[in-house]
Amino acid sequence: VTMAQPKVVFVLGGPGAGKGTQCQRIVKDFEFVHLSAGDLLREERAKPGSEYGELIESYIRDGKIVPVDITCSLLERAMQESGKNKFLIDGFPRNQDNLDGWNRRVASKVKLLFVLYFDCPLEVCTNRCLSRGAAGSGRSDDNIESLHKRFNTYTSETKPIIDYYRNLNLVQQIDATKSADDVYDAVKQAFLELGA
Ligand code: UP5
Ligand code: MG
Repeated sequence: VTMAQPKVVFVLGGPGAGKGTQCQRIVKDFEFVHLSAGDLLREERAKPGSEYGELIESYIRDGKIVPVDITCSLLERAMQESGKNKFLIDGFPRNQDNLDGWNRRVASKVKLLFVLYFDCPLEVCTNRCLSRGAAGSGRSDDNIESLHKRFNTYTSETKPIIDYYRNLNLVQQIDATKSADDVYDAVKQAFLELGA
């Protein structure tokens, strides 16, 4: 007996585009497990005695992408431990190193359904992250210095990954500037149409 091949949707978009917000809604209507790479890294960082805690913190504050073996191990472990087989992988893969590591370690074992891409201009994203920081998010990267760095990384390293998947015809682009409810209407429609 072979287990059904796990299904994956990657969720990408700029810092504060609304990836986490929309994933929380998707899991209420569809059978997916939400795995945020950033949340997994923050959890790992918070573990007492974590081998990678300091490295993760410095990468996150500088808006740099953590080496893929760390992130991929966390994702693979979370997928296994969930016991489920449909995953929203939020905020990954963000650069060529991430893509190469995923392709080397995981890609052949799962089916990538599509890439959900939240299109959101820099000003909107920045305002959302700054408001979240002002409201007490506790995130060490919700400040203007880190946001500049997160954006530079997003533009130079993550956009090319989105383009790579666009060329494979795998990108579902959503206008993420509207209200969370309106954005979710478009997301839900895409999931229903794609039979995800
Ligand atoms: N909000 C959401 N939707 C809204 C809407 N439609 N209208 C108005 N407000 C809206 O939303 C952000 C804020 O905006 C919230 O306050 C929300 O209420 C509001 P959220 O849903 O959290 O957006 P999201 O896109 O998830 O923003 P996030 O800050 O999580 O994005 P990042 O991609 O920057 O953060 P992530 O946690 O993925 O990564 C953080 C860092 O971890 C990276 O910079 C990197 O250093 C590291 N990392 C890696 O190294 N490797 C990885 O694979 C992943 C992360
Ligand atoms: Mg998030």
